[in-house]
Amino acid sequence: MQIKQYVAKDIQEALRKVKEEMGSEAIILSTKKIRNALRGPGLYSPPMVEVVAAVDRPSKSSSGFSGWDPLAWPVGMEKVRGPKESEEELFLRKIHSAGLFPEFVQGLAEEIRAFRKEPSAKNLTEAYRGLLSWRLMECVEVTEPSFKGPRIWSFIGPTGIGKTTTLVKLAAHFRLKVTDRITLITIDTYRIGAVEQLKQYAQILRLPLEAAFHPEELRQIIERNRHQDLLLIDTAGRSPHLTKPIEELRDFLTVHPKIENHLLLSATTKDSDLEWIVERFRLLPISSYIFTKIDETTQYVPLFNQLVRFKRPLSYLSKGQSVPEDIELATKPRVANMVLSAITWN
Ligand SMILES: Nc1nc2c(ncn2[C@@H]2O[C@H](COP(=O)(O)OP(=O)(O)O)[C@@H](O)[C@H]2O)c(=O)[nH]1
Ligand SMILES: [Mg+2]
Repeated sequence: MQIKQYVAKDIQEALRKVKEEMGSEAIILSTKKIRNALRGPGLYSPPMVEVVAAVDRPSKSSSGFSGWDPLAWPVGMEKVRGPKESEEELFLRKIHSAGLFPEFVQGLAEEIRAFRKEPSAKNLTEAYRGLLSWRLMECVEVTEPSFKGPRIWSFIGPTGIGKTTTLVKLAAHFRLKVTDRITLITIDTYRIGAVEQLKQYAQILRLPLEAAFHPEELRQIIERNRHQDLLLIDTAGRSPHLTKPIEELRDFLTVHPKIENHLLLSATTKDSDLEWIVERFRLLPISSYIFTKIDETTQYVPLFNQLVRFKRPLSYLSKGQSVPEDIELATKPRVANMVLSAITWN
């Protein structure tokens, strides 16, 4: 087994180095934040990330999804096999029962089968978990917000998913930490009280709020606010069962090419409904997902499956009702850990 340490400015860069040098078979043994020792005292020294990775065989394919041999994973593996069940079978049965996207599990099954043949592999279950964690991180793309040029973010999704709350959390966060050149915009003008709800937050945050009743009005508002750093657009919840409201939303959100649509998905929605929601909202260009209500359940597998099904970067995780603190930037290890914690290991 070859073990190597990598130091990089962030986890993405470290994982990229690992993959380049050790191949996609490498497993992550540990990750931690460290100080940048190259900087002298007194100088600002951003934290670095140290990743220790191991590989047990020469790197071969880079994708976990290709060339899966269906015979490698007998049908009915989800049934308890009795005392003779191997570590490999037990592990695969557990992740299969967790409901992970079949294509993902199939790719992993193939890799684990190859891994087992290595006589040097000792603690197999740990190694399998490391491999799973690595593959989960590989499947997830995350975003890094930057404010080079104005950003225009809209928040879309079904009713009650947390669009307004998320927008306010982010407005408050950026207002306090980054810039006060933020304008709140709402196109949620159908419901009585919707504009009022946002107006109160806008007053507390001392940020301007504008309401657009027609797409052309939204275009004018964006044009007027083009010197701001961030424009945040709240939308009305649209039923994914009706095409027309989503088309109306599209009329609004295509008035400017820089609008980035964030599709919100709740952790409390079941897998088949998530798929349906995404299918409908794909009528619009989706820049990123935001997962909401992750505090209300520990069943994160459906959300992860969605990342595999329709690949889009994940930007934020919303984890409660409190403004502004209950939100965090999504990271690959965080998402991998969420999925690992949702699997019943014992
Ligand atoms: N537990 C929990 N509740 C949330 C979260 N985000 C929003 N909510 C609550 O969900 C409800 C609907 O939120 P709202 O932002 O009005 O949804 P919208 O209709 O999509 O704009 C409110 O009671 C929020 O406080 C979250 O991450 N966790
Ligand atoms: Mg709302």
